[in-house]
Amino acid sequence: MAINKLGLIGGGNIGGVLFAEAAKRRLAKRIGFMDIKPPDLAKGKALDIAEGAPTISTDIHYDAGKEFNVLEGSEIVINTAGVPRTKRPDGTIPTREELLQTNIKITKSVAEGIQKYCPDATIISIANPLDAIVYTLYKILQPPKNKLMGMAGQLDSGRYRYFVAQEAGVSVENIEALVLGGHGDTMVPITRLATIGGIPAEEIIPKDRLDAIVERVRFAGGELVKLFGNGSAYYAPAASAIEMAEAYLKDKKRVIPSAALCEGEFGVDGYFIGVPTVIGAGGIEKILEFKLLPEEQEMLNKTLI
Ligand code: A3D
Repeated sequence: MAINKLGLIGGGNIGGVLFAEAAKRRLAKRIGFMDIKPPDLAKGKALDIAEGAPTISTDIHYDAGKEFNVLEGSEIVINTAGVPRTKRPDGTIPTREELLQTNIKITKSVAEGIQKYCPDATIISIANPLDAIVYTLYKILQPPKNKLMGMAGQLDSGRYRYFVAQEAGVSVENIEALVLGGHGDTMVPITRLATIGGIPAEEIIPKDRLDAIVERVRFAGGELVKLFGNGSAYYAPAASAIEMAEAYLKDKKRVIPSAALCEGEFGVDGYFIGVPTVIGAGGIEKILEFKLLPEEQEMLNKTLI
């Protein structure tokens, strides 16, 4: 059952895929699509996607433009407004934290827009640095904690699952893997919980190969920044956020790692970090806490520094 309105803030690489995918899956009766980029990026992208709608046999209804009023009445919003990482002329790549100064300013205007036009919306935020931007939204908007979440864990865990599947030569459908912590190079892949068809991956993949996979997961975002030359990953991030939105809209109660406000869980108090959450009609309905090994806890503590 589709909700009345889904709001998308930011119509760049991720925003465009979000619009197309939400329309294809008929997640909402109407989509509000906003981007400040002139002359009118959001309107243009929405029109382009709508013109493809007859071909994919779907009806698309939307409000798109440069002002936040197109979001009016959204029950859920996904925020991608912010600059992405991009390769420097010397070939190096910035950290996500280096985006903070620019993206915090953007986030403040995003928060104002949400406040004005859809103050009760559940929010999934994607802009980087993920955890700091989600925290900023929390501080400004002060929503109930179940109604604000950051997308990163689903992406990082998806990357982990994909690399394990490749290594084992099996379908991604048979792989479970979990990445906790912040969305940065210090993220915490929980290797002992990775499974291949229910069997611990550690029993099947040699340790040095698993270690290499963990390392690749940590820097998977940077790997794409280097390959793209301009901008960062967008398809898998959009697909991950759509999974979260769909879990909420369809009350699926999916277990999805996402950045949630922890109040004591995993020894974290008052911060948003990636933890296993249950997402349903109540937003983040639960954090699934489990006992970490001392070395895992230590890694998790480091992601907060
Ligand atoms: P991009 O294609 O540049 O799109 C961002 C859009 O935001 C642009 O079209 C801008 O015009 C727009 N924008 C800027 N300021 C505003 C504003 N005030 N209001 C509305 N729109 C605005 O980037 P992208 O889509 O590739 O990435 C978007 C963000 O997501 C970046 O901060 C990335 O770093 C981040 N990102 C996060 C992940 C995670 O896993 C957390 C993964 C990939 C990208």
